[in-house]
Amino acid sequence: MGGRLVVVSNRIPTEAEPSGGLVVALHSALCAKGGIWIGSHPDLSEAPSAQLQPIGNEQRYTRLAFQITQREHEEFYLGFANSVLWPVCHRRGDLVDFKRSFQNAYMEVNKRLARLIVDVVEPDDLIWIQDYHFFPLASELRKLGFTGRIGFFLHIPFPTLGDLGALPESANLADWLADYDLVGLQTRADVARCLEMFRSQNQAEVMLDGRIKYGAQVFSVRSFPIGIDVKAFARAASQTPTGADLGPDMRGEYILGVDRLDYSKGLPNRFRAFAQYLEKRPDKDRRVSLLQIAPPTREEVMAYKQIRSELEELAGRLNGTHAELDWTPLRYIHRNINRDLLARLYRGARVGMVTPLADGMNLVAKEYVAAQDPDDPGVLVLSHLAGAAEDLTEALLVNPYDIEGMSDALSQALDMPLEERKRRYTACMDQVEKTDVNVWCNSFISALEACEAPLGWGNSTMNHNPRKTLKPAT
Ligand code: GDG
Repeated sequence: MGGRLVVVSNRIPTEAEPSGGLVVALHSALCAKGGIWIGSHPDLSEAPSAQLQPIGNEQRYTRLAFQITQREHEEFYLGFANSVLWPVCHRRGDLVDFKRSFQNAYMEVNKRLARLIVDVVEPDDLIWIQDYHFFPLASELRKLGFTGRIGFFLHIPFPTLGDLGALPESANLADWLADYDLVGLQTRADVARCLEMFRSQNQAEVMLDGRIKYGAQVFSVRSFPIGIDVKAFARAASQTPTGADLGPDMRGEYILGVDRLDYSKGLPNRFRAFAQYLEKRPDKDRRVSLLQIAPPTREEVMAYKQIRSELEELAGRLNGTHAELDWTPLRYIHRNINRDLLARLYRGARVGMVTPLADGMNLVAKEYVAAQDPDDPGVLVLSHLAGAAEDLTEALLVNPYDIEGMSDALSQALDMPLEERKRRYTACMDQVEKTDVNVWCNSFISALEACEAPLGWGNSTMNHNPRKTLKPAT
């Protein structure tokens, strides 16, 4: 089918060959199909940008950036996106920090971006919008008369009906989502929560074919579990013999955690569970350490300052209690580390500990599995509240609020016989391969292409998209 792919995401790569699964998948899709990638410029501007500007030297498709101001960075990005929507979606209504100016900036940025996008798209282009920064973008594009296909993918959990109550009334997720043709979510559980939200609305009807009719709009909500570039990750993990370049301290047995330092990732409870494991372990001479890589993120937001202090205090207490003169049980690295080194660290770890309190998918869980040596694999301990748990059912699933349960799971993982480790690894790896990032990307694009064909530009003053009136399912 014709039409270019137009991807819109908050971050846009600037390097010629970008790294990182998601970025690479979108990059390859754009290289194959041609099109445009629109994202936020890494530099802030004095005044809101009046046009999109080319960024980087990519020849195979066009990269365009929009600039936001310092105030918009504070109110749109750190404010509404990350101090309101992020906690609401991660079941942390208690951390919501709402100001009206945040929502105004969020709407302003989305409106401006829509105006910039309509200047560069054609009616038969496929627009694919990524994530919670841009929930209202389709509505804004429709108001400007764009009637072509627009898809949306939410990388984080879809909020529960109860948590949605923490959003201001004017931030109406149902209205915003209904202007897309296809809404992609990470898991079946996310789809169920999204349908529950629509069922609670008088004007919504879930049709027999699963599509939703909302007023005059008809659209689909489906799960597309995101994955990783499995082959590239496995290759990086096996490049150097484990331990050889990691320093003498990493040659012993270790448990690995890798997470942006975010309150959704459940790090304090993970530290507590490790402390409990150390206290209860029968063989006090067994020196298993926990290596926690936790690069900084959104450091200006108060809730992130708090989680950092809490972790530093816990780490200090844990090492103060359990360290020996020649052994530090917890290594906590608050820095970003090189991706290839990370892959090798995954492979060397006896246990990968992924215990978020809420997570859209969690790619670390999939990376840990992909990095293992099939002849001597480590064990994934995985929170049942991570999206990844829906498919990785052969990981050791834990409740991240149950410290004793996680401590027991650590003992079980560390003592697990080789045959059981292999069996669990094979089942998990099978799932990781089936849902790799190219499958994710291609299946979303195919589903969006299969949505009804566009009719062309509408009247720029209209509020509704006439194309999306109810037609029998095909
Ligand atoms: C959001 C959703 C969803 C981490 N530390 C370092 C480093 N990383 C890399 C990991 C992994 C990525 O960052 C983190 O991805 P996650 O999926 O675990 O989590 P979020 O950042 O919260 O991502 C999440 C995802 O979007 C995709 O849809 O799965 O649920 O929250 O790739 O390896 N990479 C390097 N150094 C580090 O120190 N190089």
